[in-house]
Amino acid sequence: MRRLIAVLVASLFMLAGTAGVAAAHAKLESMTPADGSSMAAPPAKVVLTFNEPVGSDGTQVQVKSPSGKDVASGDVQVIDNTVTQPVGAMVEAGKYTVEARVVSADGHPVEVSGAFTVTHAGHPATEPAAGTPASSPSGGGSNTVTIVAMCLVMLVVVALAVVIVRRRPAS
Ligand SMILES: [Cu+2]
Repeated sequence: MRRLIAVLVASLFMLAGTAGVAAAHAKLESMTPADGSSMAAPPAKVVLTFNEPVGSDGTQVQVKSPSGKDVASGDVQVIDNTVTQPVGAMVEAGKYTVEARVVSADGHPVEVSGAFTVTHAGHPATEPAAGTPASSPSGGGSNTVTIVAMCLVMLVVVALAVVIVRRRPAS
């Protein structure tokens, strides 16, 4: 009986060992921004650090915005066990999902993912100057003027159209 238990325990260890070898692919050790973290300032790049060097061929990193747009911008850079992906402006606040595909040392692809939250959206290149709240009432006024002008233009266009249509059967 004792011998049987010893054999069972030994085979269990062997199974565990085999499983360990089979799973010896590159593993994601850390991510910058950290997985699950949240920040006000959007990052300019995403850095993935693996437990072993990964291949640069076939390495892809997508950084998806809350609406599903890939904001990865520029070439992914692989140095040893570090994968760096530059990202463009993050104009949406919310959760960004990182999906990466790297190639392990044994040639097998590995897919990893993570996510971080940007609480304050980045701005596009053209940001209106801050500190001009006085412009909003006059802005509303000019909007009204624009609407009136547009109505006048439409009236003229409609009047012209009516004149043209009326003339047509006559000619
Ligand atoms: Cu493998």
